[in-house]
Amino acid sequence: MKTPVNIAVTGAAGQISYSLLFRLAAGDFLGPDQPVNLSLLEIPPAMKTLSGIVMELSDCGFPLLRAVTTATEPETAFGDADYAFLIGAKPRKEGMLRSDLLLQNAEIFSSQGRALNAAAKREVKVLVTGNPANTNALIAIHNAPDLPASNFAAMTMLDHTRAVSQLAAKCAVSSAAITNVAVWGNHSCAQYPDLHHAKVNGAPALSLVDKAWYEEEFIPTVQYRGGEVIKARGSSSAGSAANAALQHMRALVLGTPAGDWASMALLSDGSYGVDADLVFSFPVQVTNGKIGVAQGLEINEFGHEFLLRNQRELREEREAIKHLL
Ligand code: NAX
Repeated sequence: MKTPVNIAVTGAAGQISYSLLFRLAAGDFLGPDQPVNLSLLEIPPAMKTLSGIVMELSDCGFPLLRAVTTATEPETAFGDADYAFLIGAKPRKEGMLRSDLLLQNAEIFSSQGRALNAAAKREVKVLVTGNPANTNALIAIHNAPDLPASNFAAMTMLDHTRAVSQLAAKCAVSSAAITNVAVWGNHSCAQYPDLHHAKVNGAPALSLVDKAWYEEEFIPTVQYRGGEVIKARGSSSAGSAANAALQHMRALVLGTPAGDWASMALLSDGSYGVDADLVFSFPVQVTNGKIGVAQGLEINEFGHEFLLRNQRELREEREAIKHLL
C-alpha cells in the first residue's frame, strides 16, 4: 500500500462536497491502492452538519480512508496538503450585486491563498470551484507567492463535460467517441464552448452537425446549463460538479490522453493573446505531470469575438478586487 495522500476540501458540508467526499474516500480519484486522509474545512455554523458527514464517512467503512479531520482555520486544514479542492464560497443572495458577491468571496480566497502558501506542500494541486471561480483563483494565486502559479486552476471541467455530452447526444455516440472539445474563458455565461477542433470518432464534429445547431442551440445550452439545473432541481449542480472536480484532478495526475485535452482555467501565459494576469479557461494538455495550454489552434473571427468578450468580463472582475492582488 502507498503512503496516504492528504486531500483538503473546503465547503465540506455543502452539497458539492457531499458528492465529492464519498468518491474521494472510495478511491475514485487515485485508484484502489491509494489511501487518503481527508481534511475538511468549514465555517463554524456548518460544523454540526459536517460532524454528521464525518459520521457517515466512517459508517461506510471505506478501506482507503485513513483519517478524517475537520477545521475552521484554513491553515490547519491545508497543513501538508497534496491536493486542495476549494469549493466553499458564499452563495449569491437575493438583492446582492455581482460586485458584492465578488468582494465577499474575494476575502475568502485571499485568506485561503495565504494559508496554502504557509501550510500546504510546495507541489500542492489546487482546484478552485467556488464562484466566481476564475477570479477567486487569481486572488488565491496572488496570495500564495511561494507556490508556483501553475499549481492553481479554476474549474471549467463541468462546462467541458456538459459540452462533450451535448455533442455525443446530438451525434448519437458515446461520450468516449468525442475528443478535442474546448471551453475558453470565464466560468460564466460568457464562456465559449468551442467545437471547431472537436472530433467524433476522429471525424471533424462540425462536418457532422449543422452550423445553426452549433451556434444557436449547442453554445447557449452549455452556457446556461447551470441555470437550467437550478430551475429543475431547485439547487445548483452538485453531483456533476463533484464529478468534474474529480476529472480535473485526475487529468492533472494521470495526464490527458495523447492528442486530446481537458478544459481548465489557468493563469494566462499570454497564449492566444489573452492578458497575462487573468485566470482564463483554455484547452490544456498534461504530459508527465507538466501542464500547458494546447498551442497552435486556429481561432476564427467568431471565436475571437468570444475570447475578447471573456477577457473584458474577467478584466472587470479583476478591477473589482484589485486591492486584494
Ligand atoms: P453550498 O452552499 O451547498 O456549500 C458551500 C459550503 O461552503 C457551505 O457549507 C458553507 O458553509 C461553506 N463555506 C462558506 N464560506 C466558507 C469558508 N470561508 N471556508 C470554508 N467553507 C465555507 O454550495 P455548493 O453547491 O456546494 O457550491 C459551492 C460553490 O461551487 C459555489 O460557489 C457554486 O457557485 C460553485 N459552483 C461552481 C461550479 C464550477 O463549475 N466552477 C459548478 C457548480 C457550482 O455552481
